[in-house]
Amino acid sequence: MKRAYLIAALAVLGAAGGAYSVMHMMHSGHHDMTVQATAGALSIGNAKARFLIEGRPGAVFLSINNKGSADKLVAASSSLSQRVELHTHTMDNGVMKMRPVDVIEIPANSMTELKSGGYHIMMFDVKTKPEKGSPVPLTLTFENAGDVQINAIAGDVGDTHSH
Ligand SMILES: [Cu+2]
Repeated sequence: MKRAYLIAALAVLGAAGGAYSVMHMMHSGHHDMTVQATAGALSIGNAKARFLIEGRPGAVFLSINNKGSADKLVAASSSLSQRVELHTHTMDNGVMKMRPVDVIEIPANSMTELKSGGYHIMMFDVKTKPEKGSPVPLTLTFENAGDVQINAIAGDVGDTHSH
């Protein structure tokens, strides 16, 4: 009985570890995306910015559809922010934590989603909280595709992203 329980627990851990790569595949092909910008084989859309509290960092979420070879998102910047970072969320003893990452890998022929609980872009030192529905200008820098300009749409709380 005890042994069966252990095996079940290991299976769950294994599934969680493989979830990222599987997610890329599952989302290709049947995904609704409002395309806002293209660069080479990349289409970028569904860009949303969430500013929860005046004076606190904002988070940006978006989708990247790559119909070509692998690329990397290496930087992001904005005229509204003094400091923009690429982030990920990780579970640490059951507590969700975020940390900066150097790059976000964009696998070949994949749909990569920056979303709450996963990869996201953080905007620090934003002087004035953008009005709901207003454009938040961003420049995304890809290793191969170069710079891409996009406007994320400022939104409300709406989710549990807790910065
Ligand atoms: Cu973050």
